[in-house]
Amino acid sequence: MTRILPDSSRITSPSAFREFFATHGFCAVEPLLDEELLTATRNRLGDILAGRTDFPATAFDTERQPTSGGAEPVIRKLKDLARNDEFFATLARDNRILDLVQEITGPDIKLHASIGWMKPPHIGSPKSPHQDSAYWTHVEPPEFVVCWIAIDPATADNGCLNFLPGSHRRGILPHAMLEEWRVPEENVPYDQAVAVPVPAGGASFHSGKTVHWSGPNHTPHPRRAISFAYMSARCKLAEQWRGKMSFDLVRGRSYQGCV
Ligand SMILES: O=C(O)CCC(=O)C(=O)O
Repeated sequence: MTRILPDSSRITSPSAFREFFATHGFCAVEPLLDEELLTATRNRLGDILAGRTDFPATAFDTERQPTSGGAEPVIRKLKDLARNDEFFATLARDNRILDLVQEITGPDIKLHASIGWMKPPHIGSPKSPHQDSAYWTHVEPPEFVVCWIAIDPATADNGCLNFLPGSHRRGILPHAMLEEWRVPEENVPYDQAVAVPVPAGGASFHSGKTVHWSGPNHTPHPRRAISFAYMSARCKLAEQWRGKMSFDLVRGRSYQGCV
């Protein structure tokens, strides 16, 4: 039975954040977005999904759900939110986020990825256990701090995140291409997991090496979230990727020869 992280474990100070994160590989914090910014974020996502912005169609990731009765594909992911939309480019630079990220990465920070995670009512599918670093081995070292912000309340019923505490200290674990790139089922000790419900506007942070997943959305309400993955501006690109990718500096300075 998965444990549920109690609200009282939500961290409020940067030093407590650093300590909890270093020990467990994730951390839930007090709500990050105030009501006004939460509403603006929700509206902006709505505009993107409704095609009222020039967000590129190639950045919508869709899937067909057996549970949708073979209906139209549903949007599962919005890719590269911050590159494709000015609102999210600004949000990714918000000091409320970066002040915490800096506790882990140090003062020079680049944004590696920004994603909108949609779980539509009833048909929002699970995200299998994985480490983000296992997807992003083009970065050396593949160390990331991911800020995951709930746009709707995330609960155990609608697919909040689950973490394996301490798994960030085990290196990159073997992943296999099954329904997606994931840690195979037999290697996931579900009884050690912690589910982290987050109120709308609240956030959790996790290390790129922390094994995590989210369940299906069984409720009649959407579960929308966004994530920003950060890394130290001192990270480098693996040789075969040099000159082929670049990432935006969001705080501090950049370094010659680094990403
Ligand atoms: O929001 C989700 O359902 C999955 C999020 C996730 O896996 C991530 O942020 O790395």
